[in-house]
Amino acid sequence: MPVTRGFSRRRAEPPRRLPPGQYDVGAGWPVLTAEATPRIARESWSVGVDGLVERPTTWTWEEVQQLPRLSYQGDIHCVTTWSKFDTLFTGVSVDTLLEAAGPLPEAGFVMAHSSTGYTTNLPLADITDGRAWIVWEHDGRPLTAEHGGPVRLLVPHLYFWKSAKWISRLELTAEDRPGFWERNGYHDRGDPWLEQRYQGDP
Ligand SMILES: Nc1nc2c(c(=O)[nH]1)N[C@H]1C(S)=C(S)[C@@H](COP(=O)(O)O)O[C@H]1N2
Ligand SMILES: [Mo]
Repeated sequence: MPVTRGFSRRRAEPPRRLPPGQYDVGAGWPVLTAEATPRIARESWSVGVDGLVERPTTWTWEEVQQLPRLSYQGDIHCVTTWSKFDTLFTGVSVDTLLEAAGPLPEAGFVMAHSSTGYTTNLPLADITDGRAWIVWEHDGRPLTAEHGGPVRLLVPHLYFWKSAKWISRLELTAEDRPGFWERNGYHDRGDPWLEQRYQGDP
């Protein structure tokens, strides 16, 4: 049987690992913080899910420890152009929190609040289906205060400014309101593969 020459040998393109305009930062992990680093004891930390939900719910540190634990292993991408490969974070899926709170049908967006007042907005669809976590461990060790400990948001498929450190609240809203960096010119969604860095980018 004749074989179309070349067809079977064609190689798939190697998967691209670095989004456009990014570089591999290597073993380091830069700290990027707009505000003073708060020192929050695990015992005094809590996270709430409220806004357009059926059951506004708050979890203390002890209570999130009782939830099913999950890890994320993979890459993170900062809009300042560094990417870090193969990070390992452990916490709970945002899906678990949303299931308990019950998003109302009108809820289309979320404002993530840090206890410091930092905010960042996300489409609800970007923090569901196993793509967002609240995390308290990095590489098996407690997340340090500089990196958002005791607990931060992790949304690794979007630029890292969406991953609010010192997470305190997920507020579900009907409309997309800009958060801290978004009011200062950064993109409302921030997909690194689409290079959505600034307002006006695709
Ligand atoms: N509360 C808070 N969260 C934040 C920030 C911040 O300044 N404050 N910076 C964001 C930005 S721009 C990035 S790149 C990452 C940096 O996280 P890291 O310092 O752990 O690398 O956190 C994001 N979350
Ligand atoms: Mo960033």
